[in-house]
Amino acid sequence: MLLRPFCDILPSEITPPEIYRERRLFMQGMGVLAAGAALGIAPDAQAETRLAGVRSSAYTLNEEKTPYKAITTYNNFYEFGTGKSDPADKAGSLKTRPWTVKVEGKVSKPGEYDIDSLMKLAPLEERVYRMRCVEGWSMVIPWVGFPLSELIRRVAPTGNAKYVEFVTLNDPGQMPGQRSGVLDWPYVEGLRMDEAMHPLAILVVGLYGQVLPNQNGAPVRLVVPWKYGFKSAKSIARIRFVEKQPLTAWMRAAPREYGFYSNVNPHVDHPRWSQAKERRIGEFLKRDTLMFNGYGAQVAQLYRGMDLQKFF
Ligand SMILES: Nc1nc2c(c(=O)[nH]1)N[C@H]1C(S)=C(S)[C@@H](COP(=O)(O)O)O[C@H]1N2
Ligand SMILES: [Mo]
Repeated sequence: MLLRPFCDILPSEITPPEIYRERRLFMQGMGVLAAGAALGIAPDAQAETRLAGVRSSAYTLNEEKTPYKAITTYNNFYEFGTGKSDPADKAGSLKTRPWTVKVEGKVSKPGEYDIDSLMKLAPLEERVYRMRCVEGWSMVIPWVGFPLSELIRRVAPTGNAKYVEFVTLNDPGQMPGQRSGVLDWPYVEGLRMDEAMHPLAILVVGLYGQVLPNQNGAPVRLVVPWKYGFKSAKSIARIRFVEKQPLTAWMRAAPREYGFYSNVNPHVDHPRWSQAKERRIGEFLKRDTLMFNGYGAQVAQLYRGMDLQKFF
């Protein structure tokens, strides 16, 4: 069974934060958490970056989580360079406050959302999701966020809104990778409206119970677990509701290689490599890649009747 109700209760949910913090400092003193942090399994215990009031969610996997260290040091975020360690090395200086997300296009309530109010728009949930990069590696990540549908409901799209476009911050001063021509900046991604409304599609503001590190797309990024990782746009500055299918940054760069849908599909190879298998970061042997990244029971109906070879 893929999706099971989340059974482990986080200590933060049953203990008031002050007491929790004390207890953690106590355990730290005993070397308990210090050892976990040194191994990079859990983040370093810093009460200041811990997100408060994070609930559990039924949309969560019961699978071994990728260590915090790997999730935050092996990244794709081309705005900071194309090397896997570039984002961790260079994104630290990205200014994530103040930050506004502009919501525009075919909506009844367009506007600018301050990130701190956006984070309070809906209860924060922890969701452990499997993530699959188009390059052939995967991770299991405990994200913190809320359904994208919560934002969409509030801004009330009009009847003409058929797609949602996500645009990353465009600031070459802060994002050195944008001074190079690897992609046509800013980074743009998109979803069909019904995909965007799917309960598995989330806006993410944290991981491992902590504020999202810059290299993972702070202050807010998209996460769409049944699609290849590049659909999950980082550091979002604009969300646009549009009538026509957006031209994404990757479609613009290599239309033969990257389609709009980009659903994880072991039967449709990338023109330059197979997508049948993947390496879970931290493991030696490859695993079979699952249709829709294992979320088929939840999302296959979105694509009923579509030729997935054609709409890759
Ligand atoms: N703005 C932006 N978003 C991005 C990318 C990027 O280069 N720029 N890379 C994508 C790719 S290819 C992947 S696999 C995921 C990686 O997310 P993670 O580093 O949090 O694991 O982010 C995606 N979102
Ligand atoms: Mo990726």
